[in-house]
Amino acid sequence: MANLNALTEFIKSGNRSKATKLTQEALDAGEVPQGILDAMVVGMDVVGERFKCNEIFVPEMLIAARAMKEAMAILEPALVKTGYKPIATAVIGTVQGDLHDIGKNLVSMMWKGASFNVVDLGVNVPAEKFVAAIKEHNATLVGLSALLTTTMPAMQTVMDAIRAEDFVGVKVLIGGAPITQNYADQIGADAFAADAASAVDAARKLLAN
Ligand code: B1M
Repeated sequence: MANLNALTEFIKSGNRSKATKLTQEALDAGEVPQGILDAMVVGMDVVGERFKCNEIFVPEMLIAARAMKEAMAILEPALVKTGYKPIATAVIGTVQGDLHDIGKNLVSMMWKGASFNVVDLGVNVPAEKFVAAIKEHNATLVGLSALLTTTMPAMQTVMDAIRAEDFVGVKVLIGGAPITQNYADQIGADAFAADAASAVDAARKLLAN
């Protein structure tokens, strides 16, 4: 019987060699893939909470997310075989004109860590590319990131393009250093998140409604 509590700890501390080794051992020992995933997600949830409380910072979060990503790569084929379905598919990108991607990448990694299927469109993404990706991947969650005051209006353009499509059940979450709840309300986004950990809570809440 593999020690899944230890796996949670290795994710929390970002120990990718031990996290990947233990994931493989757990699979070899016949652990249920969903149980292994749950142990990892608990670890990332703790990382998110610590980040929100300023107990850890971006580097530690990136290290934990990398451990999660590598352990997930080992687990994924077994999960797929069991018919595992991610919570939802999310499309994420930094809006047109903006090349900042560190915060967006963190959100993307945290969403993956929380069992979302994430399609990352990268940076400088035009509105039509978001719309096409929502259609192609049947996404129900869209994440928009902007770091420049000059690229904030591009979020409005994406919102307009998405609303023009009459998608059913597609929720849009926005964030980035200059973004506020007021701005989210102004452009009709469904939610705003101040950081990557809050983006997980906000996404779960949006999709539960
Ligand atoms: Co630029 N840049 N930059 N930059 N850059 C800022 C943003 C700036 C505040 C620096 C400054 O002047 N003090 C300023 C913007 C001023 C403004 O608009 N008010 C600025 C500028 C002006 C520029 C250029 C115009 C500079 C120039 O060329 N003259 C240029 C623009 C290029 C472009 O995008 N078209 C530019 C370029 C660059 C680099 C390429 C050199 C580099 C980006 C590298 C990269 O991202 N791969 C860069 C960097 C690194 C920064 C700073 C220093 C750091 C940004 C960062 O990565 N922070 C930044 C100053 C600063 O913020 N201290 C600055 C760490 C990251 C984890 O935080 O991205 O805020 P952040 O993400 C947070 C939250 O915002 C939130 O979660 C994360 C935390 O968990 N979040 C979301 C982010 N996206 C979210 C999405 C969500 C939810 C939450 O839901 C979907």
